[in-house]
Amino acid sequence: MIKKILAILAITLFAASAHAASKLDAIKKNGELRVGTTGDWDPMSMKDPATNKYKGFDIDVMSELAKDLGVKVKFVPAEWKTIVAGITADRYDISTSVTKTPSRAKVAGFTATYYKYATVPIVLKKNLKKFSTWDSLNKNGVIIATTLGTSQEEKAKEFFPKSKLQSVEAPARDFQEVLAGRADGNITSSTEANKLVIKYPQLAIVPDGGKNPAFLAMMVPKGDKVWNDYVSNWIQDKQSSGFFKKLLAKYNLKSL
Ligand code: KH2
Repeated sequence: MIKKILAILAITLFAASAHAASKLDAIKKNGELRVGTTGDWDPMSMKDPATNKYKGFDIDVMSELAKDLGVKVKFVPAEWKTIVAGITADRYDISTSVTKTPSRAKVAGFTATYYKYATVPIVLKKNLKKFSTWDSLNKNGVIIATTLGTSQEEKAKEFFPKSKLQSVEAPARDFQEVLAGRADGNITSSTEANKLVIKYPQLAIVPDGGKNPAFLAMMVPKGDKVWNDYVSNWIQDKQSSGFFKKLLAKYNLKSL
C-alpha cells in the first residue's frame, strides 16, 4: 500500500516537474515571449535601421502567437551563425523561421512547418551561357559564395563538391560576392532569388530548375514537447483559420 502511494506520489511529482520545465509556463509567468530573429531576411524578418524595429512575415506570425498567448512579444537580435546557440543557451524561447536541417535538428526542436521552397543558383546575367545548369557550377576553379551559418552553406557542400566554397559573414551576403565578381554563383531560395533579380538586374537565376525542396519552421528548445506541441498546434489552427493564407498574400509569398 505504502509502496503504491509512494509510486503515485513520484509519478505526480515527476509529471508536475516535467510540466513546470516547459517554456510555456515560463512565458505565461513572465508575460513575455522572447523571439530570436536576424532581421536580415526579406520578407521574413527585416530590421528597419531607422527605427530599429522589426517587420516581416515571421514578425507578424510571432506577434500573433504572443497575442494569442496573452503576452508581450520581445524580439532578441540574433545572427545566422549563432541562431541555434541562442536556443540552446536560452537567450530566447523560439526563433523566427529557419530552414529545417539535420544539423540544426540535432540540438534544437523544430515546430510544424508552414513554408516550402526550392533552392536555385544565382549567377551574373552576362555569365548565363557559361553557367546555365547546376552542373556547370560544380567544377574545379568555380567559386560558390555562401553565408556563414545558413542552410545554404551546408547544402552548397553537397551540390558543388568540386567547386571552391567561400563563406562570408552576415551582414555581408553571398550574392554580393557574385555581384562584385568575387564568386561565380550562390544558392538561395526561389523566393529570395525572384526578388534579387528584380532589385539587381545584373543577376540571373540559373534556368535548369529548383532543387532541394526545403521547409521553414521555428526552432524551440529540443525536448520541450509541451512548448513545441503548443506552437505546432497553434500553427495548424492558424492554417485552418486562413491566417497563413492571408499573411502569405500580404507579403506576396507562395509556398510550394
Ligand atoms: S536558413 C536562412 O535557415 N538567407 O536557410 C537563410 O539558413 C536566409 C537566405 C542569410 C538572409 C541572409 C537570407 C541567408
